Amino acid sequence: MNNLVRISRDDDVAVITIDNPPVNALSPGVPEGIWAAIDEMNGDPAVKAAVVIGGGRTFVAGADIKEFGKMTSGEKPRGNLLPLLLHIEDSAKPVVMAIHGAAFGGGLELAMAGHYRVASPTAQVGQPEVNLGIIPGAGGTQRLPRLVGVAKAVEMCAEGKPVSARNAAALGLIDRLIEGDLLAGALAFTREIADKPAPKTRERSEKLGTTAGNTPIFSAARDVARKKQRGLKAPLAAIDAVEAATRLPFEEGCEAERELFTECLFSDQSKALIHVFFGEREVAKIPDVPKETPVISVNHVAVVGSGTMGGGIAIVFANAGIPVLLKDVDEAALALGMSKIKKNYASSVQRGRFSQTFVDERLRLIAPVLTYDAFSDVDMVVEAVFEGMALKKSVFADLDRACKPGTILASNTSTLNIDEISAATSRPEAVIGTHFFSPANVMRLLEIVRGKKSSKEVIATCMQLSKKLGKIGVLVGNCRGFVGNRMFGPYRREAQFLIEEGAEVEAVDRALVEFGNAMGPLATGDLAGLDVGWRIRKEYRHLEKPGIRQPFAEDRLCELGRYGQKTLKGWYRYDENRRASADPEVTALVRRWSAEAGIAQRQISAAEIVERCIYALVNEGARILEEGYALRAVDIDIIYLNGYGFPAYRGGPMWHADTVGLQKVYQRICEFHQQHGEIWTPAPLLQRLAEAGKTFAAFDKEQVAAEVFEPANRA
Ligand code: T1G
Repeated sequence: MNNLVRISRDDDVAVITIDNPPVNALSPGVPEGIWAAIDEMNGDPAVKAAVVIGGGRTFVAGADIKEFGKMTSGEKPRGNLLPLLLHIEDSAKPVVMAIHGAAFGGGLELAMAGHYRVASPTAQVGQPEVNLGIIPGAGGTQRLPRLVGVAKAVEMCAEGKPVSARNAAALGLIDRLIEGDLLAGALAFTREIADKPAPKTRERSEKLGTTAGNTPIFSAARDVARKKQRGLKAPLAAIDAVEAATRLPFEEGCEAERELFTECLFSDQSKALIHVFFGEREVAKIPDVPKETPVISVNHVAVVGSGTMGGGIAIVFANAGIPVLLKDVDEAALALGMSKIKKNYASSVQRGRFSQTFVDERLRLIAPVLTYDAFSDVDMVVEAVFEGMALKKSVFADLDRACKPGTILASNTSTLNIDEISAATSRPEAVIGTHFFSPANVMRLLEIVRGKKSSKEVIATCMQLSKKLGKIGVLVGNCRGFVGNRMFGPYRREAQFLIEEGAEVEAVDRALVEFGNAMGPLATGDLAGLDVGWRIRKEYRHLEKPGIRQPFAEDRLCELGRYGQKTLKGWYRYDENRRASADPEVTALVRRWSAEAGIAQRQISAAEIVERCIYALVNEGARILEEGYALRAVDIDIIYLNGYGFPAYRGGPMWHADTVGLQKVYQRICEFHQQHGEIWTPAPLLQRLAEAGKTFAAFDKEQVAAEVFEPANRA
């Protein structure tokens, strides 16, 4: 035995407890401990069966993902769980798997090697490996179809979504749901089956169907994967592996799975997605705001402004079960805001996302108000009024008067100076930015903007609250455009320049979509409204450096009233269903404007389009890191994946640059600097890392090691 796996006895049943906090991952020592426990159980004449259960809050969350990096770097050989699972399955005495919390990946594969499975009703099971760019590698694609049938197994392995214990029981994956004490229930169940023959999952075939019946299932699944998981290799590999289960004997099927698993594991996509897995957890760690920092209880909130963002933010809080006051200036505005919220919920019911009961309960949590009278009871306010400094300052002055001490005053501004806003109050320590992304009730990202005086309690509270709201909170410094929008500027600037230099609108968007982005930069502009950026550019025109080339095309389109989807004309033309089509008038306009500006036209490749736009992100990202407005390169990656539709399988702009190689990226940026001037001055950090043969990932590690986190602030 070892300290990761314990064996005890409950009369004539052995209890094998896996105890490897926090999630009982199958780290080195765990499989070995289970193997030894199975042998001990079989060797003990007083014992007639065993229950395997997880210590702490969960069963087994799968293989230890931290070990994969060591495998792909050759530091250690690939682990192989298969022999252990066969050893359990071939146990002379029955083994019952008792599941609570999560049985994911290798955890479900372990459970399926058992002869029976029981579970708490709140448990979840699943094969989420595709979210890491891999597939089940320990027989999951071979045993699962034997237990739940081919169609469900394909869905679970290709989509990677968890299944509730109740559904798993209905599918035949779980033999009994145990209400109350899981171990007690599992022991009772084990005594019922102890004298019965122990069914081996691998010997079952009744649910494997026929080639004729399965072929349409596999082709439909491949179509869905190509559409819903565009660019991802692992889902297609998972489908191939399940198909192998229907065509080959078990052992050969496992071999086929193993080959596909290894191919995926050594792929760039998997390395990127594993970076994302740990990155989504890393961003929650703020070096100078330790875990034990006291947080403020947020049980009642208010949102000021019931426009698109305000309404969406109110829905976010209501969905999390937090009562919301929604304020606007007059009845008409409030009525419009509430009608949009009701419409939004109605379409969620129509799409089956929420039940009507759930929606009715949520709507009861949203109280429309016209005054600040009830604001004295709230724990937090999110201001979401029009993006103008004067208006924001007057709202914050009102909030300062209306709210009780200790209330968090947050602004949903996407660009304005948080310190300037907080100066309108007597409590700058309570002021912070909470930048939601449109649509606020859909987009997962929450940029939390730290002001010079934002207190650690307020920061810790917002970071924790973001998880409760179903968001990924990323802490950023208070520079213009914060992190996401500040980088988006150069990205969209390059897209416009490429048009002005001769590229077609559709070619620019197509190149970035084929790169993996959810949407191209120009179509994104049309969706958000070209006038939003235009107004901000006009407000900051005085800050533009003389002699520096600025894009003109989008401003000129706005001067013609082409604001995008909202005017059915922008970079594209739109029909009443907002379907886009190319607009030759735009091409003609830009050609004429470029000729007037003396810009030579040329053929531009898709590769250059991608490099110009993506490296513009990377270069600005490196500046932001250097200036300390982002804590880590991975924070930037998580922002871009969850706020800007950057493809997760590329890991984010900074990880992508590491994958390409910073020397190559730096060299290309130097070429652009030659060709296009000062706007492409390489970021000093990028130059340093490239010349040192280092990566942004190494920079993050050095930062952690050196503890040099000094939150920067707007000059
Ligand atoms: N390996 C290593 N560390 C893990 C881990 C894992 N499988 N799962 C979680 N952690 C760490 C995580 O980084 C965090 O660390 C802490 O545990 C708490 O996690 C052979 C090849 C189980 C639903 O994909 O989905 O099996 O930040 O914050 O919100 O075929 O963790 O505290 O230092 O997420 O309560 C497949 C991954 C692996 C499941 C719990 N398994 N985990 O969520 O806590 S591949 C997965 C999760 C595999 C086989 C294949 C979630 C969770 P830190 P957390 P949580």
